Amino acid sequence: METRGGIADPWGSRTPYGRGECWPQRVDTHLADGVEPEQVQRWVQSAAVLHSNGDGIDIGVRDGRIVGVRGRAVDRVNHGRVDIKDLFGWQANAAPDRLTTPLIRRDGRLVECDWDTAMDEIVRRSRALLDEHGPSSIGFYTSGQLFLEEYYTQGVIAHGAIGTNHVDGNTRLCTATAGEALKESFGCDGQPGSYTDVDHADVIALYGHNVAETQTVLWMRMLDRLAGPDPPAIVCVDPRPTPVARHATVHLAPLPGTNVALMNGLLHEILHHDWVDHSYLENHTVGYDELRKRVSEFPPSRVARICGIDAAELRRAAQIIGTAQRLLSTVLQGFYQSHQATAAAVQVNNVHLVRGMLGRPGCGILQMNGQPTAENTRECGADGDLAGFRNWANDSHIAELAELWNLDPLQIPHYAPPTHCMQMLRYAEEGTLRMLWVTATNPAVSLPELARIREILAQERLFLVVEDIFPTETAELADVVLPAAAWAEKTGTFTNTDRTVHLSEKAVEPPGQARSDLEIFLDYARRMDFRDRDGGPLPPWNTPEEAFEAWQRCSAGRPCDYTGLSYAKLRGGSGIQWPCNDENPDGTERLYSDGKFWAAPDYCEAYGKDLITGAPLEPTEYRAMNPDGRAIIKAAEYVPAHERPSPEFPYALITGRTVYHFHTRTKTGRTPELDAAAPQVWVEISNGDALQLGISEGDLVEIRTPRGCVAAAARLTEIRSGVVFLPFHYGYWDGNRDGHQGGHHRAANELTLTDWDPVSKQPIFKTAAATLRRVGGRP
Ligand SMILES: Nc1nc2c(c(=O)[nH]1)N[C@H]1C(S)=C(S)[C@@H](COP(=O)(O)OP(=O)(O)OC[C@H]3O[C@@H](n4cnc5c(=O)[nH]c(N)nc54)[C@H](O)[C@@H]3O)O[C@H]1N2
Ligand SMILES: Nc1nc2c(c(=O)[nH]1)N[C@H]1C(S)=C(S)[C@@H](COP(=O)(O)OP(=O)(O)OC[C@H]3O[C@@H](n4cnc5c(=O)[nH]c(N)nc54)[C@H](O)[C@@H]3O)O[C@H]1N2
Ligand SMILES: [Mo]
Repeated sequence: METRGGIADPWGSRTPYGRGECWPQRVDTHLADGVEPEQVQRWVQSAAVLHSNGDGIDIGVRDGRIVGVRGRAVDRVNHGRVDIKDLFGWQANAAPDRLTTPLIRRDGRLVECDWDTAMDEIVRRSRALLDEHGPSSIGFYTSGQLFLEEYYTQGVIAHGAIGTNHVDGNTRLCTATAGEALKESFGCDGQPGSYTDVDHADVIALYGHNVAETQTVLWMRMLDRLAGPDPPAIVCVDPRPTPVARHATVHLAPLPGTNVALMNGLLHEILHHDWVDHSYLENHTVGYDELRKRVSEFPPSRVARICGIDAAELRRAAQIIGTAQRLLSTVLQGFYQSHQATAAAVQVNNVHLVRGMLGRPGCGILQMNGQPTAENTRECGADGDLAGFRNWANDSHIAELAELWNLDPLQIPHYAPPTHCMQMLRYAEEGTLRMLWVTATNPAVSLPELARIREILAQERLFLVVEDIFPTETAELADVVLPAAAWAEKTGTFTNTDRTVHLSEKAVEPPGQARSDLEIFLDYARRMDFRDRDGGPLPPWNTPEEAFEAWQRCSAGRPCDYTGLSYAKLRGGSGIQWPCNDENPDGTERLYSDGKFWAAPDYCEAYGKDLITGAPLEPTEYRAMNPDGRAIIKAAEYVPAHERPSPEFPYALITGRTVYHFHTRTKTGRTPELDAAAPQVWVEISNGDALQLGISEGDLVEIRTPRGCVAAAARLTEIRSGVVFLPFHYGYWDGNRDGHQGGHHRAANELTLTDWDPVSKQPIFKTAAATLRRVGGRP
């Protein structure tokens, strides 16, 4: 059966099902032109890496090359389906411009060299910096796209062997708020819900989450529920007319940056109508009174004014959510990349706590991840957090790590919260951070205010190492470039949004001299001769499986317990959800089903922060507030966005994604079908605004903010008037084409601002003020 109509059909045919039924299987396959299924010599088990959904897929191999992919029918996540980017994107592995040898800067130019030359230079610089300036002169900026084994190794090297506090991931731009919101409400990171909640929910509420384009397989599951008997109601909160909005029972399109007011309005109605589970509140939470007082100040009429929405629609949404029997909520970048990111995301948790909707089928919260392996960056402590969701402010947690790594506890930095990425760049700008090692991320396109980022990364005094699979915009600024093996060329595990762990096996050899990130980190550790307290090599492992086993020991007894898993157990069947241990040998579908939380003062991952200022609570304050480790209801005042539309910059600029591209397009831009489906940047403008500005469909439009200027082709839609949307995928790399739009910049981040949520430190990509001008006809 043909399940898909090619590139124009991202979601494929419907397989309807009813509430409580099992989602039917549908196996999606795509093979290279001219390759028949029987010509595939081996199918190698893996999972998807172009989003956070964690779809199980098999990689088809013939004559040592990848020739296609096929969904894994047995996998709990996708039941055989494959996202459009994964269906075609594997071709990028064999793109002609893969990095195949290390590069080193000589006389201002990057030239090819061998591994010894490249690594010796990194070691020489590291040693000199450690001797002269100490560990804080070295920083690591990593990713949400490596494997668990790689992050754990990187975390041990950075936190343990070197002892620097400057370790963060691009997860800071992505899911820092997801982690933070979970810590604030439940004392610990860890996704409460499960994708199977889609099968049971009678209401699904999506907050700033365009799941249709960003987790297409999860959306297929929702579409199949919508096509079946007894479909769920959908509440969509997004200023744009996304595919989710088009399927919504109620679509609220707030002014960007007003999410906290909107959430307070929903909670106002829920409390006002007493759609509240008082016994749940009584037995499992602290903090309800503060919430009651706070949201009483947000009646629908006031919220409607702040958010620019209809009060009746807000009431309708509140009624649907307030009377749901099984409520599933999902949250993503429309909330996370905002000035009150954590405060807004926490209010979604509050809806579930006051309604007592947690830990039962259909009652789930998904504080979404974005990247395929972002969960592991957080768990393994490669994002600044400490490994195993350990609390940097709890000395006994530091002692546990010191024991595991066989180091003196003083060696592991815990004098201050981990340095977040934007702060690391500030240190580089000021010159105290002298070496930055960037792995699997492309900051010269993905960080805000690019003119500044380029200047910082290009500084002579900063030694910049870039480890990637392609020559990116960032690699061009590097002093040393290291060629990495990609997905399918190395073995390892990773964990998706709903805690499902997958094994991804090596299917083919990496090109040229490229090496896996794990091999590169271990090679660095050996050349640096890092040692533990007894003189043994640090880290002591050599292979992915050994790294996994070391991680299992580190996770033992912590929420993200992997002790019941193994490579052997992950082979053959479905992915498995953590915690997986003696008590839960088959994994754990939902957290908190017993109303108990990982929030006890001695066990919790964090003591929490003030939601407005981000000031951390003292351990004693936390203990007094939450001695029994209950869920924490935290209220928040609404604060207007820092940069709002003004007479000079009258439009609210938001940025985000399209279904066909992944981030800075290093893979999807090198995939012919995906590239052709969206080859050039555009800007979404409302029909009304376009009319006023004399802009027609396809016209070239200049978008200007105080930071810079971009040109893009106009796409006229029913987006909320006064708001414009720019996809952030397009840097200046563009294969053989001119990446610029008629001489103009085209990266959205030329326009965005250097600013972040005070709690999660996630940069703000979704509120800026801009002005528009037609500069010409269709480019
Ligand atoms: N096709 C594709 N899929 C991807 C990715 C990709 O690059 N391409 N990346 C992956 C990653 S890493 C991530 S993090 C996820 C991101 O997935 P999403 O968060 O779903 O994607 P975005 O487009 O960044 O933002 C979601 C929505 O937020 C809305 N929004 C903007 N401002 C506001 C606001 O103030 N309030 C509200 N309520 N909504 C607002 C935008 O209109 C947009 O539709 O996608 C993952 N999946
Ligand atoms: N304006 C705006 N900016 C944004 C966002 C937005 O919505 N708007 N979203 C933010 C979010 S949520 C995210 S996640 C970031 C994403 O931003 P980036 O992390 O910069 O995005 P990618 O293009 O995925 O970069 C990953 C890099 O890793 C390389 N790579 C892939 N696999 C491997 C591997 O196995 N090993 C190594 N060493 N390298 C590998 C790829 O070639 C690529 O260069 O962008 C953020 N920036
Ligand atoms: Mo992300």
